[in-house]
Amino acid sequence: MQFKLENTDPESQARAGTITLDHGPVETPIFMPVGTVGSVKGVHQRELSNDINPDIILGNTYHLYLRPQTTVLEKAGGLHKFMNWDRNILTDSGGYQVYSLSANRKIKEEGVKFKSHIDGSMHFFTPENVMEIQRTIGADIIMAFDECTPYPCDYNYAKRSMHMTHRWLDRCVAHLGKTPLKYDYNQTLFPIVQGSTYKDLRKQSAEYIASVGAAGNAIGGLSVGEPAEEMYAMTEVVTEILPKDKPRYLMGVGTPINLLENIALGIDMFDCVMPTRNGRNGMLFTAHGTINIKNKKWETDFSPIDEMDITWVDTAYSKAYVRHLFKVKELLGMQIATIHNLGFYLWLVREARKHILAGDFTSWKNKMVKQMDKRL
Ligand code: PRF
Repeated sequence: MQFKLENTDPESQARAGTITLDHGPVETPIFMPVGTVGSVKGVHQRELSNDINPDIILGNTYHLYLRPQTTVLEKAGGLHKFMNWDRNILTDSGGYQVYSLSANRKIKEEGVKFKSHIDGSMHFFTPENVMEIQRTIGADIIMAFDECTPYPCDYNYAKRSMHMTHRWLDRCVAHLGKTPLKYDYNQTLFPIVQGSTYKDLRKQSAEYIASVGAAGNAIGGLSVGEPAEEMYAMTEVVTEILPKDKPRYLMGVGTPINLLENIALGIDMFDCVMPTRNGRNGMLFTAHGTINIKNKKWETDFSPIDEMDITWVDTAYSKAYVRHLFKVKELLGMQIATIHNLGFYLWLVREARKHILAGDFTSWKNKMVKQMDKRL
């Protein structure tokens, strides 16, 4: 993996760069659509590549391990082939899903014992087997196994957990070196900074993660319920320490405004279920604010869902029609909302990139933040 930094904004830490992976280049800043179980929910691969056009998408180790299971993915020749996606994939390690989805999890130094949210069966994740699972899934970027602490989190718990995440990282690195590649392309491991909402812990964690010398670094444990200002403060502490010549990935963030504010603090990569999940609930993100398309107010509004026409659905369908689809629970409503939202998120990061390259990111960002902070 290579990272070429192309420009840094003169008035903020925002950067534009290109990550080169074996399934093609990734222009940053980037938003990675979430394809948890090997599908970006509601979107065909053709719409994803032609209309939304991300250079990379995300998959989840936790879900893929439970279903279809690694035996199936191995026989398929990896996730890219299985799902017919020839661009890049990043897999999260399960270090978050295990805490947010499974019941009865027991966290110990050795690993995490958990109960499947699907059939209640018991499983055990360790830094070692999570590296092996991610080898078999075959993502281009794979994540270290970590513990994502809840919010709020007691200082002593956060500290102990952070140190365990660091020890788990060492085990990931050691084991990955002993686990051969399964397919004919490379995989890059990203370690994850933790430390809850404590500046001193964040600083300590960022220093530890930076010392490992990985090709890219991630920040976890944020966007777990803390106020946005607290998240930004933590991002700032960490990006000051993480190496400038490596991409930085902020996990599970966020709203369009969160993306722009964190780009300004030096983040290059994002993922979040918000455009897809909220889309399926009838929330449309636009450059002028968010729309709840189920509201009565759109009943006879025959204007396009978004005049900006970023993806073809924006002008092909009216607000009244999409509202109707949601009201009668037609699948097409969810599909339209998902394509629109992902198209908007990818447009937003591409515009950010353009403005970083042009040198006027900060004034554009401030204007956009004000403009998007509305409910229509
Ligand atoms: N760790 C991992 N995945 C994540 C997170 C984390 O802390 C978050 C936190 N928002 C989202 N996804 N492994």
